[in-house]
Amino acid sequence: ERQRRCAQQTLQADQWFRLRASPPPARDAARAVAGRPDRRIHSADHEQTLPGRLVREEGQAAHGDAAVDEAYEWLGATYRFYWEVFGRDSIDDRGMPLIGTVHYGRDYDNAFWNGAQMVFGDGDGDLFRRFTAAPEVVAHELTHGVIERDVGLVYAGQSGALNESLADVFGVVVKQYHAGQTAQEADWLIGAALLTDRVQGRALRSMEAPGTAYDDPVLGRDPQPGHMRDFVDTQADNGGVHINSGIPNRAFYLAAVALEAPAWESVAPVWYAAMRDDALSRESDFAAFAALTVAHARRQHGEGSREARAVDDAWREVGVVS
Ligand code: ASN
Ligand code: ZN
Repeated sequence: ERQRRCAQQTLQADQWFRLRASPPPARDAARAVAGRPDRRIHSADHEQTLPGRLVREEGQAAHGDAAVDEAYEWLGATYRFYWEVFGRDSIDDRGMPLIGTVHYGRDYDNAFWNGAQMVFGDGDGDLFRRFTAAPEVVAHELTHGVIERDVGLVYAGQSGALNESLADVFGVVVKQYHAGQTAQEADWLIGAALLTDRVQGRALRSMEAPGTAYDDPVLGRDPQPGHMRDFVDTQADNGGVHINSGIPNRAFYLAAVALEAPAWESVAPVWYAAMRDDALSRESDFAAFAALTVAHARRQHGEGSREARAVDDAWREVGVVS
């Protein structure tokens, strides 16, 4: 069961709301400098109390605990991406501290954003390693905070799958930006680094080929569709938020690889502008988002640009636009 939580990849809604913390901390005016992250890494010491014991603050040397230092590094890489690419100063664009807790619980096979901070389990060691091992997973969780601030996409059904997809999109682009990888060089996998050798699979999700990330005796088969004709109607996973996210994920992949420039220069700014557009509501579906990306691709690159065509073609190819 505990492995399934991550493969189905969610906390049930009731757990989710119980875990939600009080309002996020305000910017610490004495410490926040635009363009510089303000990281605070805590350890839950295998309990489930948040945020736990403070173990590494901004500017302090490496701690020596791999989970602590990975959380610090990948939160920093994510901050740098949002700042350098979009001029965004942290989750709230006002220098909000980046609070991460590692060693959450025992054998905990997940990571999450709780409304105020990011939380990372160590994994059970059998199928999953620590969740800080993958930069795109750390960036995925931080991006849930960004999405909550900018649109508040309701975490159920299509708006929830869109929420999940945006977390994967910016998560994977953070990894590509950090590694200096073009869209063609990238693996487009989410969470490859946190699977053990025992898992029959490559990652938690593949944006290039949803549904093919794993096929394992314990985890089962990757349930993600890559086209609207295979959209999964389910009560599980808040209406399949981690399942149907495969469809918009693949659209982003297709648009990115159709273009020469790296994803952070080509389509990530288009997706970012669409996410922040006032026309996107908390309950928007895939089609509404797709229309906004096409509009922003035209606005950013020109009416008949290759970029606008690539974005439009990508949504057609996954069956969201017909
Ligand atoms: N790892 C999951 C995620 O961030 C946790 C959850 O289901 N909310 O999507
Ligand atoms: Zn998520």
